Amino acid sequence: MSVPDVKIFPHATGLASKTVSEHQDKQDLIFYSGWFCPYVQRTWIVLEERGIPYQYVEVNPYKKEKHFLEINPKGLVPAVEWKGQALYESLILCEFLEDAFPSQTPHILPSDPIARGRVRIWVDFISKSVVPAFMRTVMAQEPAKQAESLQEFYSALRTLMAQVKGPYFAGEEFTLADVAIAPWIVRDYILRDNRGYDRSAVGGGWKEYAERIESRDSLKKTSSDKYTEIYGRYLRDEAMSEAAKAIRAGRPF
Ligand SMILES: N[C@@H](CCC(=O)N[C@@H](CS)C(=O)NCC(=O)O)C(=O)O
Repeated sequence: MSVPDVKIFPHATGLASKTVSEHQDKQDLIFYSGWFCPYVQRTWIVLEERGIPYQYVEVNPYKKEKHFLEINPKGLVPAVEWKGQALYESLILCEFLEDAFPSQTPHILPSDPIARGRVRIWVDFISKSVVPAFMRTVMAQEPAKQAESLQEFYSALRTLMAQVKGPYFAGEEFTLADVAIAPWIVRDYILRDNRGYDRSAVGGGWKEYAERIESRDSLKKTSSDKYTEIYGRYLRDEAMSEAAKAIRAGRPF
């Protein structure tokens, strides 16, 4: 019998725990987070990058507690509450943080409309191709399936990397495309240690790009050091999360 998903380690560790303790005061913006969640980290990175005041609230989304279902009926983190209204979905939240705090800088979407659209196209590619291939590789059990998924992951990364202008996706500025992939870069040691993934094998400057992303302050300040524990159940294909169910069913998530 698998360990229920509700029994996750309860709070952030490492540098993220300091960030959490600095954001306990009441603010107009309440950030419902799960320290372990890569989708949460996207939104958290934008909050930190743009210096937006927020109150951090830790939620265990697997418990599906009534008060949280009122914030997000899907019961997923991240979610926010602002001026008494709730919103959820990591990428929607990243864009909301641009729209609701227009005078806050830096921006995570380029001002040029074409460049903005191009960022959105590749954010979509990250969500539909890169992240599912990462998760399939984590969850694959037979060596042949693991190797096949890993190749799919490499292939998706190569396609993405071919679009990176450098030093960041859209050029000099760190944008939503970098934010969208960043949490899976921070967690790719799970694949390195368990599935033979090697950043250098991607080629095209991926290793250098990945190192550049993970060395940003906003990444460091939102990262914990216990992801291995979280991914254990995924590596054994025992996790019952909505993401795991979708991956098994071949559905996008
Ligand atoms: N598409 C959502 C995915 C969020 C998500 O999957 N969050 C996970 C934690 S990493 C969650 O809340 N899982 C609870 C569950 O599966 O019941 C987003 O981008 O915000």
